[in-house]
Amino acid sequence: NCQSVAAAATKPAAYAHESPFPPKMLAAKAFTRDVQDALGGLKTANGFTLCHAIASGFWNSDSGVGCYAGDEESYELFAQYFDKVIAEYHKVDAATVKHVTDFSIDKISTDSIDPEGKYIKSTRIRVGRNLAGFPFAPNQTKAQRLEIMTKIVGALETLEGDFKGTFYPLEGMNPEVQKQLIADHFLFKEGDRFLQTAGANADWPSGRGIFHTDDKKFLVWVNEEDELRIISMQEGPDVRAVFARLASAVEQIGAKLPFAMHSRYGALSSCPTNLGTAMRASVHVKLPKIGKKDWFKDKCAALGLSVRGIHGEHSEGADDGTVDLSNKRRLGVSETEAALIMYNGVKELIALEEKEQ
Ligand code: ADP
Ligand code: CIR
Repeated sequence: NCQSVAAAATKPAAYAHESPFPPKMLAAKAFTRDVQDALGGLKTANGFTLCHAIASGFWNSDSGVGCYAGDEESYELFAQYFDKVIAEYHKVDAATVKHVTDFSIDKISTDSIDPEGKYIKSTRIRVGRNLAGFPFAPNQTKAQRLEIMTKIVGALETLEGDFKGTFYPLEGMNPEVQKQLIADHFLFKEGDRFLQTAGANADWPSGRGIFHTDDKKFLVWVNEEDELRIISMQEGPDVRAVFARLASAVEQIGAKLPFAMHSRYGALSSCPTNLGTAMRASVHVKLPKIGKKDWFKDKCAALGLSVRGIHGEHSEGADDGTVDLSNKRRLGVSETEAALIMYNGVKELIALEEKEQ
């Protein structure tokens, strides 16, 4: 695969019209002749190349972003490339942006976004994390992935109180249990083609799994797109409760595991869209009236929100008008600000839906 990506990638600019990269894809836009000439021959210490980085976008022409980093060094060695993607996705100056962590809850209003419980089904906030010193999901050996899992699970099993839970490895999981966990929005899906072509699904299901409390309000995905996805979720609209639980979990896990952190990009993630806070704060919200308007997606974008279907990225919304709305930017904002983008945007959309009654 990599050879054909490289062959296509090294075509002269005159052949650009033949490129399988749709020009709007962020990975394609950043893949200029200058970038190919400067970075095409480089490899990180873990053997990751620009060709590996763009493979997912190359094979999936419907990618919105289309590239992944293979390790911490990728963001340094291929900065000339990734900085363009980062700048365009997060609307920041990638050369000067500096992530400052702030999980303070007091800036989030105690007022409910949905006081009558008419619109919001559930609230979920997650952050991605990777361990310092190990390659990321697209670039791991089976042994490295297992070592990472052992370290993470060892740390998670020492958590207590509201965070005391059990790890369930994917390998050997009853298929019915797995299917139900996915359908109920707790577990990552299987066979994601964007991750598959990035190399991130290698040796599946070995080394993957999910840790969760009995009430499934606190969960950690292990070795999916990132080595950890730390998740807080519950039914209803209580953003403060979900945010507070997540903040506490991140602090406790961070005290036990050294995360891959960058002095300016904050948390390092395999996908450049997740740098910084690596936080996606979302609600499943039913907006049957305004959700059908031709201006709905543009309005969401203007409010800084991404729209996803109810089974996650690249899925469709539900027939009853329920969609997943979340903060788009994760870098250039603090954790509190990322949650507030979601809170304020959703509040405004609910007010618009009310007006349509
Ligand atoms: P991620 O959020 O980790 O980037 P996805 O968009 O694929 O990944 O979502 C992962 C899972 O979380 C999906 O099953 C999705 O339906 C579920 N999910 C996301 N937001 C919510 C929410 N607010 N309430 C319930 N489930 C949610
Ligand atoms: C894509 O390019 O569509 C996938 N590789 C996923 C990109 C990350 N999604 C996002 O918009 N945050």
